[in-house]
Amino acid sequence: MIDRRTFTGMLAGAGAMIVASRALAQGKTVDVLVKNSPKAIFAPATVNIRVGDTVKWTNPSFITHSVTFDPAQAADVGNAALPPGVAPFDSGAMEEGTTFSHMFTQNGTYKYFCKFHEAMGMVGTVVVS
Ligand SMILES: [Cu+2]
Repeated sequence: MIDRRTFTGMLAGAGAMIVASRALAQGKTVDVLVKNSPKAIFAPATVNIRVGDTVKWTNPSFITHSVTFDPAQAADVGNAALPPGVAPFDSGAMEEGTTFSHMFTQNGTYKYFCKFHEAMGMVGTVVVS
């Protein structure tokens, strides 16, 4: 038989495990849209998220875009930045109707751009705290 005190202790333990597993689970997903009018932009241009959150970019337009977190591919290095130790990543060419998702597992400020429209100012920022 399990007495009342033992049972209460088991409940508390189970609760602690649930809290811990929630902390480790994936966070929320934030949507960023690619827009073409009046000019090519990421909307919103800046998103603020938590470690473990995912950003999902959607390109609903007929114009090919990219989501490029890679200073080596930037025409202007000021348009790209990664926190120390974070490897570059890139959606590649995003055709009409495609999406690209990335989970951010390290805090810091990430700056990215579209390879096709960087010169037009198509840039964005993800701040992970
Ligand atoms: Cu673009």
